[in-house]
Amino acid sequence: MKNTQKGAQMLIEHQHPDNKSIMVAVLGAPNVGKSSLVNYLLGMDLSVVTNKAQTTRNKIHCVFTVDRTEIVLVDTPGLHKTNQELNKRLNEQAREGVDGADLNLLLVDLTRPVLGQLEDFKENMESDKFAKTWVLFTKCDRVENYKELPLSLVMDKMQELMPEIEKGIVISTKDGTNMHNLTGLLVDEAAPGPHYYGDGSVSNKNERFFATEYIREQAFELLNAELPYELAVVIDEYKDMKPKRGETETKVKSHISASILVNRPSQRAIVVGSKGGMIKEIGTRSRKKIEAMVGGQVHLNLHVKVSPKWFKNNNILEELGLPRAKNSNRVWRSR
Ligand SMILES: Nc1nc2c(ncn2[C@@H]2O[C@H](COP(=O)(O)OP(=O)(O)OP(=O)(O)O)[C@@H](O)[C@H]2O)c(=O)[nH]1
Ligand SMILES: [Mg+2]
Repeated sequence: MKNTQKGAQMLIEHQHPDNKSIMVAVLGAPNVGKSSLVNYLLGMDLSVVTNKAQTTRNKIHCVFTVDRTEIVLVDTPGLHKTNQELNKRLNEQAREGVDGADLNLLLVDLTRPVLGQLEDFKENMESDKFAKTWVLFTKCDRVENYKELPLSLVMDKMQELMPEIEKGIVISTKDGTNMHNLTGLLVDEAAPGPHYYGDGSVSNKNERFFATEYIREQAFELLNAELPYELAVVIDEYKDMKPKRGETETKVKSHISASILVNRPSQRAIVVGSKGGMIKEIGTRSRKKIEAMVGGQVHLNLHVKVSPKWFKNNNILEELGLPRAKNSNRVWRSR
C-alpha cells in the first residue's frame, strides 16, 4: 500500500533496502488504555493519559523503530455513542484513524463486559469492513485469575461478529504482561517499505500541539468531576528563542502563552482556584513536562477564559484540530 504512494519509490531508494514499516490504528472505547499502550511501546510519555474518559481528542501518529522496522501507532479518541458536536468530531477522528492502517489494535478492557465493547465498536465505527484486527484484552493486572477466563470462547464469538479479527492477546501496561510479545508480533507483521519518519520524528504533531496536551492533561488530573469535559486549551503565542550572537544555546528555549477555555464563569473560578493556587499548580506541572519535551527552560503563561459553549463553536473546534464530522450538527458561531 505505502509503496504505491507517489514518491515512495524514490524515498525507498535513499533508504536501507531492509527497511520495513507498518501503520497500526489503536482503537477502542474511552479509558480502555489506548494511550497507555502507545506510550509503553514508545518508551516515553508522549500521548496524554489520565484516569478520566475521553482524554485523547485527536488522532496522533506516534512513531518508534525496532532495528530496521518503523512502527507508526495511530492513537485515537475513545469511540462512544453521542449526539454532542464535540463528541461526534472525536468519533470522526477515531474513524479517520483507520484510514491507511495496515493493522487495527482493538483494545477491550477486561474489567468491563467484553463482548459489549466489540458490539459498541462496530456500531460506532459505522463500517462493516476493517483491516486485519487484533483484539488486545487490557488491564489484566486488575483481573484476578485472568488465565482462567474463557477467552477462547470469547474470541470465537468475537470472530463471528467481526471476521477481520485474527487473534486476541491479553496485556497489561502496568505490569508489562505480553508487551514484549506484542512488539515482536508487530515487527513480524511489518512489510518491506520506506520509513516515513526517517528524520527521527516521534510524531506528526508538533511541540505546540503537545504543549496544549500537557496543560490539558494536568488540568484533567487536578480537576474533579465533569469540568474537564468543558475545558480546552489553545495556544495564544509560542515563541522559540534564538541564541544571541556568540552563544550556541539560549537559557530559555520557548515562551508560551496559552488559554484554558471553560464554558461558564463558575468554572473559571474553579480553574483559577483560591488565590490562583489551582492555575499555578496546573502551570508548574505542565511546564515541567513541556521542558522535558523541548529539552530546556520554558516560560509558560496560563490564562483562563470563559468561552461559552466553545464545544459547539466551529472555529474553536477547528483550531483544536477537530474538523466537521460527516454527521456534524449545525452549530456555527465565530469566537
Ligand atoms: N491497571 C491498569 N490500568 C491501566 C492499564 N492501562 C491503562 N490503565 C489506566 O487506565 C486509565 C485510562 O488510560 P488511557 O491510556 O488514558 O486510556 P485511553 O483509552 O487512551 O482513554 P481515552 O483517551 O480517554 O479514550 C488510566 O488511569 C491508566 O493509568 C493497565 O494495563 N492496567
Ligand atoms: Mg487516550
